[in-house]
Formats: sequence, C-alpha cells, structure tokens
Amino acid sequence: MIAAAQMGPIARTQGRPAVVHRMIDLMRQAKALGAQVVAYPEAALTAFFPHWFTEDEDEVDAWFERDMPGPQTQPLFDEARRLGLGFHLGYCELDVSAGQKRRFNTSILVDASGRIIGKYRKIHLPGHAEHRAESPFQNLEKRYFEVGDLGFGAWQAWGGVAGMIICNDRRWPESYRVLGLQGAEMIFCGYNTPVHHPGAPEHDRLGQFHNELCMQSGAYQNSAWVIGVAKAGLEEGVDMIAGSCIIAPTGELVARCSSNGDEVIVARCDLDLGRSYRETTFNFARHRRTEHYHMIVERTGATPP
Ligand code: CDV
Repeated sequence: MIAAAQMGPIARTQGRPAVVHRMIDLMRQAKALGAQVVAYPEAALTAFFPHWFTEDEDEVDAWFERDMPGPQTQPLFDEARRLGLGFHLGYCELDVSAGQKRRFNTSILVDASGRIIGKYRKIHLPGHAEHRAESPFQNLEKRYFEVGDLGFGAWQAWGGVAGMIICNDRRWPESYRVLGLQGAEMIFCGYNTPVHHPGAPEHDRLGQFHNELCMQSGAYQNSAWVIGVAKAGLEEGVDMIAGSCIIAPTGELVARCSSNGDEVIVARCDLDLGRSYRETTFNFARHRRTEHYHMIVERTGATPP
C-alpha cells in the first residue's frame, strides 16, 4: 500500500518545526490507512520560494537544508522508524563540498529504518533566472537551483524498483522512459504547479488535465505506478493545483485527493500489474526499435531520443 500525502499551502513565515509537525500527522494517517510508504511533495518543507526574487544570498540559503536529516527534520525520520514506514521527501538541498556551494531541488527515498536509500536532483528546471518584476509571481528555479547531476536513478525498495522525478520532469516522456529502461515499477513525483501560467494564460484552464495526461501516459508507457503529490492551494498569493493522485500501470487513476489542503490517499499498488504490461505490450527488448529512432535523428538532425 502506497500513500500520497498532499500538503496545503505553507506560509512564508511557517518554520520547519511546524511543517514537520504537519508531515508527521500525515504520516500517522498514512500508517493508519495501512501504507508501507508515504510520499510528500516537491520542496515539502517550505513555501515554494522560487516564486519570489531576491539577491540576498543568506535569504536564499535559509530555504535550503544543509543536512538531511538535520536537527529540524530528524523528527520525521524518527517517527517513520517508530511507525515502520518508508517515505519519499522533496526538499531544497544546499551541498557544500570542497569549498563550493551548490543548490539543488532534491528528493530522497527513505526506508523503514530511517536510512536514505536513494537521492535524485531535479533535471528539468522550468522558469527563468532573471528578475521579472512585472509578473504577478515568478518561477526562478533556473536562478536558485543547478540542473541535477545524478541522472534518473532507480533503487530496490518496497518489494520492487523505485525511481523519482520532480514536478516539471513529469511533462517530459524521457524522464519516465529512462526510469522504465531501468525497470522502475514505482515512480514518485512531487509538484508545485501554479494554476496560472503568466507567460501563457491560455493554458490555465488545462492545468489539471495536463497534470493527469502526462503522468497517466508516463505510467502506461513504462508499466509503472506513478505517485503524483501536490503542494496545493493558495500559498502567499499563488494558487497551486491540487489533484494528487496514484496512477496504475494501466494508465488508470486509482486514487485522487479531493481537497486543496493536507490530505492522505492510499492505493494497493500491485507490482504484478506492471509486470504484465512490461512482458507484453511494453516489452522493450522485443518491441522497441531504437535503430529506427537513430535513422530519423540522422536524417533530420533532431535531438536523439
Ligand atoms: N515546480 C515546477 O516544476 N513547476 C512547473 C511550473 C512552473 C510549470 C510545472 O511543470 O508544474
């Protein structure tokens, strides 16, 4: 049984202890519903600060975690261990090594003993790096984060193979395919997605449709369960879509949040369901025709798949 723990808005002033308290409450609900693992959203520990511009380095660093677990996140790990529950967590990572400071939009998988078993750093960073003062809100991920340098990894977890993508990654078929090629059976994806697209308001009415469209096709085409988890609701003036959901390898949406706030949903994720697709319709070894993809690339000069 897998749980998705959607989170409602986090105020700019809400500190980590209060957020972790909310997360522990969600974790207990997940356990009570019979979950073996609970998944939290992208950048789950804070408000989604890339919506605001600042040049103050200390202010930026304050949104990041230097250690995981650190003193303020340790209670989450302790409670997971006490409950015997694994979890998926999105957070903003400040990596200081060899005197160099780097910032990533990161997620981890933690097993029931509290051990970090997998780490992913977001690859598809949306938005822009320059200040757009005229915009009602911004997406400054290209300013505050580096492109992830760990690739799309897959790990043995919860009786199968688990992988991670983060928010905008879910719109790109190659994110799922690189995981599918490694046999991923469960793909965790946290997101912070505004209802309004300042650059293309004509897309706004389709936000929820596109959210489901990309995750459902990613699940089906790669024979994997996809667990999509939102940070939702009106956060510091930015309205964000909800609709956290658990999607089967059939492409069917089997559980979906109904609120814009903190909410837990669960689904019994039968990994044999993925196997049946992986061995038939999407048997990559038998049916993929990669040599033809390369012929097209050579003829057209397109980017290789
Ligand atoms: N956090 C994100 O990656 N959000 C993007 C928005 C900015 C379009 C998304 O793809 O949902």
